[in-house]
Amino acid sequence: MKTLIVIPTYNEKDNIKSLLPAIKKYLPHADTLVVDDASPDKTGAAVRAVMRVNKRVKLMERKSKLGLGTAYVAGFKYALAHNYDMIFEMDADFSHDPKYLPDFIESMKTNDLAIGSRYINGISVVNWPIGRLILSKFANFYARSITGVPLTDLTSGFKCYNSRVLKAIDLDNIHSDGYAFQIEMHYKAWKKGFRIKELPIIFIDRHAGSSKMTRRVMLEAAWIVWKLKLGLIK
Ligand SMILES: Nc1nc2c(ncn2[C@@H]2O[C@H](COP(=O)(O)OP(=O)(O)OP(=O)(O)O)[C@@H](O)[C@H]2O)c(=O)[nH]1
Ligand SMILES: [Mg+2]
Repeated sequence: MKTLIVIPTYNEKDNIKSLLPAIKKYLPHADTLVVDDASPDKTGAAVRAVMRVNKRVKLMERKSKLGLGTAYVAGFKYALAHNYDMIFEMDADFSHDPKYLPDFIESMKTNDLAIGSRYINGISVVNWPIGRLILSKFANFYARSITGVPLTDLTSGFKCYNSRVLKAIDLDNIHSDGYAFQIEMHYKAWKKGFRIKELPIIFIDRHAGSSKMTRRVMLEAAWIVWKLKLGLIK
């Protein structure tokens, strides 16, 4: 099975340097594609340095900060063009512990989409301020109630798709970017009847660097659930 791990980055130089070797340790046969948006901290140069010693690492460099959703879509299109069978989404900041990668591969034997969930066994989030946790829990409750998607962590960005799922979703018709992007992808995969499994993960606040979470990201997520529910997005 050809496997690709897509990691979008914006100013993740310190994290990506240690994440790439950690991925190699847990999934030595997977390729990794970093999609970097011209990070001012020179994340791209840090990735190129790793590429000299690790041929499984690839870099897609975009000209400016174009957003998380379009970075993933670009990565997915690369994956389909290069015939990958399993495609992971993962953050660069160590919130998504690479030690779980083999668990996803195991789960994909019987599922089309495996999602790392922070909320499947109570709450498994470490080092988040209480306000952020409440916001995330509320966002999930809200999105689940309105869309009906039976997942505990609709905004999770740690997951593995079978290429079948990405082929079935029109990647040129994705309307959202931050957390909304995750909700939209989960909704579309669920609507199409794919087998979805949530796996328990412990989510740890980012190691280094700063958050790109904004009010705009939250409002977009609040709005997307209605657009999905009302059929304004196909
Ligand atoms: N290529 C690209 N990557 C991005 C962009 N925005 C965020 N990212 C990356 O997407 C991943 C998730 O973003 P984070 O900033 O960690 O967002 P978050 O997980 O909601 O918030 P924190 O963990 O609190 O920072 C990280 O690897 C970011 O570097 C973007 O516009 N373009
Ligand atoms: Mg993060």
